[in-house]
Amino acid sequence: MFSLCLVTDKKQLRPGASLFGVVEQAEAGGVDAVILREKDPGTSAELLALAKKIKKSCGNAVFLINGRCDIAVAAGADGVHLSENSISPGAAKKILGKSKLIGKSCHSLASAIKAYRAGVDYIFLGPVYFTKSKARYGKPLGCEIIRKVVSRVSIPVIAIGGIKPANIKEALKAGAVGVALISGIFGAKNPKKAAETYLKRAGG
Ligand code: TZP
Repeated sequence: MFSLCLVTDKKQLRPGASLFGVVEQAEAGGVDAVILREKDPGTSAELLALAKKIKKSCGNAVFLINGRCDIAVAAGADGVHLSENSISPGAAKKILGKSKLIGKSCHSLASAIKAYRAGVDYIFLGPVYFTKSKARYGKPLGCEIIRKVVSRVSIPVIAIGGIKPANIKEALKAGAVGVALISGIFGAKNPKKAAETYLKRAGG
């Protein structure tokens, strides 16, 4: 699986920064998974071209595509990350094959259990903390939800939403095997250093 996942959002790029540069630097700093998740990805052809380029920037990190099984297959990604409105995990497995990863974003205990029973390989759970990146999901769920979900499923749970170096340890202690983040790395002047800091705080 993976422990430090970068979710892309080019709208959060700092002035002068590039998506490819941030992904490359983050991977150099220890990010071990990247999810291509862009709200305005352009045409399918443009998204595929972007996915192929990001795959190169990813180095050894696991590379996943948000929502689009067709793009994941065509780009040679390692899997697909599904949201609440995506096709079912079973349908995604049919398209991608058994060897590929299927993950899902869940925002409650009930949806996490449902995703687990539907056969996903991992769950993103959040927002755990307050995040400007996804205010539409309402109040932060807090770490208690991680404990609850972990006690009910036997697949990796990744904490997401407002994960900062100061709270990563707490999320992991609650039972998450890893964390996923956007602003903690996209908002950093030095994405490589930011990734290193997260890993240091996770272990320390
Ligand atoms: N899903 C739940 S919260 C979130 C997603 C994609 C956004 C996380 O962004 P940040 O900036 O790391 O809080």
